[in-house]
Amino acid sequence: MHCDPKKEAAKGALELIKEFISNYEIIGLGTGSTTQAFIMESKELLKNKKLISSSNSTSLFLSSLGLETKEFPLLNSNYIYIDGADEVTKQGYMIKGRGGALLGEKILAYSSSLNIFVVSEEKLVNKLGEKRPVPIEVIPKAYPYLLNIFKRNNLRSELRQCNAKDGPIISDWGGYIIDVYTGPMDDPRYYDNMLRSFPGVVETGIFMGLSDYIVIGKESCGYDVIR
Ligand code: ABF
Repeated sequence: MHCDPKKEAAKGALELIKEFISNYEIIGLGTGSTTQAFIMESKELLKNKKLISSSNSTSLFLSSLGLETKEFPLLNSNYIYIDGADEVTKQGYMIKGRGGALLGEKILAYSSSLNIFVVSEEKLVNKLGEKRPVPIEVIPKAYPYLLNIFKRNNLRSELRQCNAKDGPIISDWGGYIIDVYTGPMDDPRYYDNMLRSFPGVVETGIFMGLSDYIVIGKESCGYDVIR
């Protein structure tokens, strides 16, 4: 049998949160297609909760389903947060930010009471950076100097563009996104600290120590949970 792994992850996360849901009035929602699969699976449950969204695109998606969203700033951190990821390791380290919403996602994941990530099995890697670059959010005016600095440090990097005509992608927080090609990282914490040490870098898409559960949906149907 063949299943949609994103949907399998979404179903797994729904099963998982049923255990905790009565303790929470608020649910935080990440960005991307796997999070959207979760939202579709848990629509009925979400109707009775207050929702905080990590990005404009998720707020729009929720509103298309008739679900209202609370915006930042966060005044209450007693919520469960559910989000996707671009790469995950068995230790629970992640790269996020392909959808350009890493800053809102990191703030929500950082301040929540419980974090659950939903991914399809192709997101599982041995080392972060194996398949995808690390997105970072930067202050727009700082981007030319940052591209230079990375070059000097032998790191290939690219400013994320909408397309040639429309120019750089602007995040919900007014930043630009640079994708940094680190290659497989033996020590992601080193890269996280190194990238954040350059003035003008606001945040990186390296997430460490922020996952309570990662639900991995399988193409062969079903899911695994990493704790
Ligand atoms: C967001 O959406 C990101 O941090 C991650 O980059 C992406 C995952 O998208 P998808 O679920 O569509 O693969 O959560």
